[in-house]
Order: sequence, then C-alpha cells, then structure tokens
Amino acid sequence: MGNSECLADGLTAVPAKETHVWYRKFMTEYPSGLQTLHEFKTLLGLQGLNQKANQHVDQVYNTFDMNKDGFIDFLEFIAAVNLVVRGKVEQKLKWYFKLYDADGNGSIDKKELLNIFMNVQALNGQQTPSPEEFTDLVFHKVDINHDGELTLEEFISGIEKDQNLLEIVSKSFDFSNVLKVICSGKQPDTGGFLQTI
Ligand SMILES: [Ca+2]
Ligand SMILES: [Ca+2]
Ligand SMILES: [Ca+2]
Repeated sequence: MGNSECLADGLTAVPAKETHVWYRKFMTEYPSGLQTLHEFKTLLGLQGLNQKANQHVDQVYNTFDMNKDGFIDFLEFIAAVNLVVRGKVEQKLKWYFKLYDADGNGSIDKKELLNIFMNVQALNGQQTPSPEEFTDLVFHKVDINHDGELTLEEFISGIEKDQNLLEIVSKSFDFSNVLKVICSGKQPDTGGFLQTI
C-alpha cells in the first residue's frame, strides 16, 4: 500500500494527518528537532565518501536547509519529503537549479555546472557523457541567448523538453533512491523509516 501513495504526483501538500505521523517519527529519531548533516548522510546511506562526493552531498543538504542555520528542521524535512514524493518535474528542476547555482547569483555558469558534474561523477562513478561533454551539451542546447549563463527559465524549459538531459540531470541527485528510503519507512512493519537502509 505504501508504494502507491508514494507515486502520487502533483503539488498536493503532505496531508495533515500524515504530517503528524512524520512529525512523530522525526522527533523520535531526532529528539532535538534538528537533523544534522551527518544524520542526513546516514539516512541516505551516504557515509564514507571521498572528498568530491562529500562536497556534493553537502551541497544537497544545504539546498534543503532553507533558513541556512546548518540543520534540517521538521518543516524543511517535510518540504523535502513533499518535493521528493509529490513534486512535479518543474518543481524538481527548480530544486536542481538551486543545487547547481552554487554561488546563488540566480544563474548557472559553465564552471558551476562542470564542478557539480565532477562531484556527481565522484559520487556515482564514471558517467557517460563525461562532465565536460555534458556541460557543453547543456549549454549548446539550453543557453538560448548564448551568453554563457543559464537562467532559471532557460534551464527549466530546455531540460524539461529533452528526455536525455532530464535523465542525466536526475542522476545528479537521485530522487528515486530517496523515495525508496521514504517509502520503505512508510510501511508500518519495517521498524521505522530510519532503520530501513
Ligand atoms: Ca535549517
Ligand atoms: Ca551562479
Ligand atoms: Ca543564457
């Protein structure tokens, strides 16, 4: 039963009743009400990574840490769950954009994209296309006005309509893996969502 709920699409917020269950689980696992970076990595089974891969996971964590206090609180956690479980492609692309725009200036330059994909490669292993090829490909296809910067609009409309690019972008943080962790935890008999990895 848990799985079909998890495949629901759309921007419906996590229902209040469900939020309550999440809250209890979250507070049981993190009594301080805050999830640390270390706990985040443990939850997703991402420990013992090399430096570049670690850097990537840190950046993912920072994207979820919306108030930038260095921790993920319950509201940030539930927003992340919402995005993973119910986010539409466009919402996910917005999130990826934030992840790629390392300096937060509202556009992605070649260096930022290359850097991210080198870190992703460190995390996921050798990829085809290579980070260099992928960066060139993205800019070739998506940078409509050829100014060497990708705006949010260019990024979303360009990636959304290109299945190939969309697939590669999705690998830079695999929501389906996270979904598995979340879904397996939603089944009552598995002993809690954090012991299932
Ligand atoms: Ca926070
Ligand atoms: Ca930037
Ligand atoms: Ca541009």
